[in-house]
Amino acid sequence: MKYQNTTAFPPEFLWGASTSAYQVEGATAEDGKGPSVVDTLPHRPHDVADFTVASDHYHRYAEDVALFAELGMRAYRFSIAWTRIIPDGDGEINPAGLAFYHHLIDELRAKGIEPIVTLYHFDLPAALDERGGWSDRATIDAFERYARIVFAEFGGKVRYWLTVNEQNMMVLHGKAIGTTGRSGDTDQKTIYQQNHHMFLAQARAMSACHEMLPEAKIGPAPNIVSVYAATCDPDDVIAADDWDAIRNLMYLDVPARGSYHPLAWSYLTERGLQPELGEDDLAILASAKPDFLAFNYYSTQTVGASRGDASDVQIRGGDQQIVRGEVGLYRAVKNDNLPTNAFGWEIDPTGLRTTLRRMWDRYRLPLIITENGLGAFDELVNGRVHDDYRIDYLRRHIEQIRLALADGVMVFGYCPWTAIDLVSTHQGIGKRYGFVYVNRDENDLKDLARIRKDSFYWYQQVIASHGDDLG
Ligand code: BGP
Repeated sequence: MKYQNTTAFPPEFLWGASTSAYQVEGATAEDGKGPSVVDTLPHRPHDVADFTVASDHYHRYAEDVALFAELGMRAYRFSIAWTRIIPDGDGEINPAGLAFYHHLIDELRAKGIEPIVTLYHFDLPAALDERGGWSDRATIDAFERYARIVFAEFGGKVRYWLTVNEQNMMVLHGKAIGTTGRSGDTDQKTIYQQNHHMFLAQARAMSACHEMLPEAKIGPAPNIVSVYAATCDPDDVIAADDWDAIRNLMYLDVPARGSYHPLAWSYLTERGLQPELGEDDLAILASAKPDFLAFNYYSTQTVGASRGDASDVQIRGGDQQIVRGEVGLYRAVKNDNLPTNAFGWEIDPTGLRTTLRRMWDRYRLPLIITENGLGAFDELVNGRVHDDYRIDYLRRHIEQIRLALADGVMVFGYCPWTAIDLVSTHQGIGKRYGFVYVNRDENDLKDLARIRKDSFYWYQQVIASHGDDLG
């Protein structure tokens, strides 16, 4: 629907930006931090950066927060590394880990920047993984204990909490993003049992948050796409519904409605993948309520009806944003109406409006976009980075948020990925997303200097104009 006059962004709209601990901090073994499954990634190709130094945010956080303040950010979405707080996941607490996040959060609050804290962003403690990871129900207890420790320690300074970053991507693309741990689990029955345990851990963390921090707000942060049918053929439409339920709605219904989406549950039972349920499991899920839904949006996906053979599956890179196809379920289809970025991710700003509308229609919970961005091989030329392609990407997505607001959708924040260049899950530092360039290469740390990109000055103006001036 086109509008004659556009809606302004709400005065309290949280203009922010995002990172994750393991991809930005570095210092993976410093000050008592224990190893996580992503610190010791076996899948990392030899020619891209690992996470040992990353952007060295651990040592440079004060300088970075000063840049975030200069940008005008009202919020900063980041994650706490579980293994900085509890090095082996469920043993002793590490005082140096607590101290680091107190310093970071104090710097943010001193500059008027709202911390939005993700409890778990892909970085399961390696020690827990050694004992079975999410296959072991004891990991649920360990996660709740970790959450309660963090709530008790930082609850007086943090009002917004995210439980699990992209649980659906850990389930569907764990190998690509490196979260499967030492077992490299690819057995779907095992993975969906692990998935069920993560749902329980999330539910118990949300309930603990409401019990301990009555003023705080907490929600999940899945990766969500709108799924399009390749044609108006009813079989394509059904396939799109099926994939939407399995990729997206399962991970929204469980936290938001307290139960598995019926289509997703039918998929699991029909294929013998349904998890074993503990006596209280469904009650635990039903009793936990999110205050909002956060989600990460990069693109949409297009699918057709399965042909029942290998032609259903097309691997174009095969990661969290590449639609893969599943024999007997749906066929991956390239959307010829959409351009792609350098990594094959389709670019669909209008899809963000569609996704916002659909989520609002189904859940009627406040929404915040906690990731959205364009990975690109930025070039530093004479001390500048002219990332007009990133400005264009972000501008077109912000325009769609404004239209979604006019559609009546309650969106309260936007945190592009990323505030500052960091290391991609599997494609190194060269796949840059930040408003701030970090001067290092894959294997040459250089001086790690921070350099404001053109998009830094553009976003500064967007925020200053409260979304009115998109350049
Ligand atoms: C999301 C993750 C982020 C970040 C982002 C960009 O799925 O939540 O941590 O990695 O994708 O993807 P990549 O790093 O693979 O380029």
